[in-house]
Amino acid sequence: MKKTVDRAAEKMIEAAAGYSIKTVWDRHETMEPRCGFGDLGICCNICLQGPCRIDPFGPSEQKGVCGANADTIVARNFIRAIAGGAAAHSDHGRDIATALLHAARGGGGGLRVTDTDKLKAIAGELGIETNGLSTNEIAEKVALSCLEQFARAPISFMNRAPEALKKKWTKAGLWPKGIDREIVEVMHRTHAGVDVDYRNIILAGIRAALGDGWGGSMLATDLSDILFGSPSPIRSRANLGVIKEDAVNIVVHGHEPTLSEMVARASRDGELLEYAHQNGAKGINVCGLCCTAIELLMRQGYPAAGNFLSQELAIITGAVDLMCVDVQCIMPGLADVAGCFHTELITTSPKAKMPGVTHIEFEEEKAQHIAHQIVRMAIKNFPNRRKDRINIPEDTMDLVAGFTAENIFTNLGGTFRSTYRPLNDAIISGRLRGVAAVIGCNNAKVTHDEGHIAMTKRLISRDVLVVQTGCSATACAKEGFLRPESAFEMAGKGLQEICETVGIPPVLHLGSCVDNSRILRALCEMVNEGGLGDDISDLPVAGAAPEAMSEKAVSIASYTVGSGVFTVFSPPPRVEGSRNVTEFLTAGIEEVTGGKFCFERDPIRGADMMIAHMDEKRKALGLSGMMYGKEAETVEATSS
Ligand code: NFS
Repeated sequence: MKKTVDRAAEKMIEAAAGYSIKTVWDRHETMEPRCGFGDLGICCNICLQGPCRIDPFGPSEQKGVCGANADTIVARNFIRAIAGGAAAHSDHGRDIATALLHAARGGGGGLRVTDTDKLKAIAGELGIETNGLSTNEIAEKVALSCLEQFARAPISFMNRAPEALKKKWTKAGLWPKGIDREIVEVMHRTHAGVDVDYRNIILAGIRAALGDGWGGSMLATDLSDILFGSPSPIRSRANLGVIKEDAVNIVVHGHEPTLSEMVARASRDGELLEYAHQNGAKGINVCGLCCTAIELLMRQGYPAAGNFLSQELAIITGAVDLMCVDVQCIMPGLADVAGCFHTELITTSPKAKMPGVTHIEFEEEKAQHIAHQIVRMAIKNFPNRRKDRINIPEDTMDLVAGFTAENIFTNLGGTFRSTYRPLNDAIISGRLRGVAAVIGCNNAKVTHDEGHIAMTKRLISRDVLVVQTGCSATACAKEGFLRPESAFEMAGKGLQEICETVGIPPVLHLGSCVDNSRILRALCEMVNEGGLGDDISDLPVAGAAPEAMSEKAVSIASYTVGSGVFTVFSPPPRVEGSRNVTEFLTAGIEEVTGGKFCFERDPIRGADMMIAHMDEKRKALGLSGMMYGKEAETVEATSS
């Protein structure tokens, strides 16, 4: 199998081999053959009588020691993955809410409210009376109200959902009792000898996932906008070529924007820039990996060095003077790779330390001081580079990022008012087929970036507007899909017309993975705008994670299915060991939420299934055929 379709990554993989440095792909190979029981989800190690495994080819009544069958075991494993993912997103949300509270109370460290308009809008949604209150007083109330929702209902932002969806949630008992509360309940239900009914188990998982999507993730997004500013369309670049030979390179990696924002600010500090010059560098270059990169990219245009599978490769350029990590998707393998270079690796979260790696703990009240300390360390390390090991690929690509549910259609026709009318009208007229969200991780089991690129290209050639987040957005950014010009190179004619009129690329970057909540909001706005049905499940839209890796991806897919979206997920989330569970997730659940999973491994076939789903929804809405159906076919034929 080809390891990557990214040329810069390929060069670094070759360089790693030359240095005999092991990367994720080498470790992946040593793990083969994978345990088939584990891969199918039919290995149970929940209690100490196990591990038990069910033979997928054995008698259907086969059971584990306690009597649990494949359905129970698979369902329990699946929702424990949801709980892991929901916990990660939601704890991230809690950290942002805590940072907002800290800023509101004047706790120092340089943190302060940036977007007061959004603060007031959110306060209004939360039912907070703001008359006569100062910005900080409002921010305090908003932060406290959000923090409360971890323990108890209601999860305020669920009210953004269409009435029809809320009715479905009520009927199926899917309203979370609190963000944390549902995660705890998942752990309880899946303890030995509690819930055995696979449908009941899965619905509890969907409820926890909804608490993530409409709760923890959504408040992480909105409160980050309040603290650090709401994004607006911004130009930048992506890929390993953003690392500079003549500057101090600081790579921020992980997920939370708090420290990285401060590091970016520190990198512009006059004194530190002077210190960099004294050490022989032409400047201080901050770039990022994974979702921390995206938080900085969306709000300030800092470049993205790469996505999940690029993290070790960034160090192999030999020019990363310091990599500072916070939480999530940080490979333990980084420490070994950094050990082969001069790179200073720094952990910063009390939740994520690595043996033998320098730990500088992030504290809000000292945020500015810590950021300066980190930048200083990077500068000090610049002269320690091994000149013979500097090998930065030249590859970079231009991109436009910074789209949000609020700003996508703000500028159309000079109205400067957010309206989804142009989008809905384009879908109704058949210029656009629908909207697809292509999101999620990289996974060493499949060729790096290939799934994201192939699927997205197929979709836009068929007049589907694509919205993206996370590592998927970075994959397509590196390929050039996030440039407005790409509409004319590969989009269907109808989508080209929309991109030209609105002035957007055919692929819109909506942010990090917690910002998938922006996509939920955009879907609600499409329903509210009118003409495309009453519920998210009526819309000609679909979602996909073609290279899913993390438990967070499982949680995201589960809340999108729980919100009525047809969602392609690959590789499958270890459920295929139970025919009943697979059937429920890919069919039965549609009756409950209006959404369902599809476990198609081939990205092109996955795209075609999303397209077929959109066409089905268009038919149900009584919409006309596609305006430029034939031309779309031609574009695909000439571009592939
Ligand atoms: Ni999302 Fe972001 Fe990337 Fe996957 Fe990891 S970085 S939160 S989990 S790997 S997309």
